[in-house]
Amino acid sequence: SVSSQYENILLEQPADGVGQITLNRPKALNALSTPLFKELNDALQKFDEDPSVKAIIIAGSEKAFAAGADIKEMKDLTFSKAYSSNFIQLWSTTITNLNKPTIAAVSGYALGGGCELAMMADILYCTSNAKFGQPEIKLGVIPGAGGSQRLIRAIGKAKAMEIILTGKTFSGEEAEQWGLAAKTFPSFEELMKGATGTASIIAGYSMMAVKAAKEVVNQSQELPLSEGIKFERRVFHALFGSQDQKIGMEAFANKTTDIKWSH
Ligand code: CO8
Repeated sequence: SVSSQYENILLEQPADGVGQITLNRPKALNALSTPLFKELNDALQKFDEDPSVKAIIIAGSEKAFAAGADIKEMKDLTFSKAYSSNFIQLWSTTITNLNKPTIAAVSGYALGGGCELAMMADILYCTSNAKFGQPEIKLGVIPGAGGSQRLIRAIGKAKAMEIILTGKTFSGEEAEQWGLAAKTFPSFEELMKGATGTASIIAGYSMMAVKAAKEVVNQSQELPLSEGIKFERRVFHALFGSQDQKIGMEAFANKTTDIKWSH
């Protein structure tokens, strides 16, 4: 399998059109070291370019999605090194700029950078007893990979402020109730089945429409409402220039169910 080229992640295709990356540093609860992130970015880029992959799952183990950035690696970092190397910035550029949709499947710990990584995905699924949190405050620092900004947009300032200032964890069930997770599952097995099922559904659609849908939804987080709506309408108009719009709408008119998309 292709996974042999990596030491910290495993690759598989659990279903047609679905690429899965499993974080695999079990002894460190999948702490996000630089080597792990380099491999993750490389694998994400390859899946994004691979026509046989149409949706991507990022998973951890049953015990830990990821227990944060690697504290042992960061311990001796200095301000000048962090600043000059733009520490952490590169970690999030690949995953947040993919064309293909990503699903984070979170079981166990998703702390610090682990929580931030899960929040960078397009869809977040988790087990009901998953443990999310931004415990950086306990280490004398703060979230550094978008945690404060993305958590607030997902669950609101009141809860996010409390979580970030106390470092307290919250459960998968709470993550769903508060709108951070799209769905919870009773077990790790059910979680992985659910993530694969959703990725398969997405993989069955026109990749051009999927890319456009992901793009407009993500722009809603950046733009004021009127600009976002204008952007959506422009992209909607543009899709009438695609072959897949003709294929999809003709299939509906002809009551065809087995659709062969051009992309
Ligand atoms: N970094 C390095 N090693 C870790 C980390 C980590 N974040 N988390 C766990 N480990 C290691 C432990 O050191 C231990 O190794 P060893 O056996 O060599 O001592 C091994 O994993 C198992 O851990 P525990 O024995 O502690 O397991 P427990 O089941 O007792 O506890 C916990 C599990 C509660 C998850 C505990 O390990 C813990 O509190 N971990 C640290 C959580 C944390 O503070 N995370 C935030 C880190 S800071 C951060 O993420 C900054 C964000 C920067 C941006 C990141 C970009 C994406």
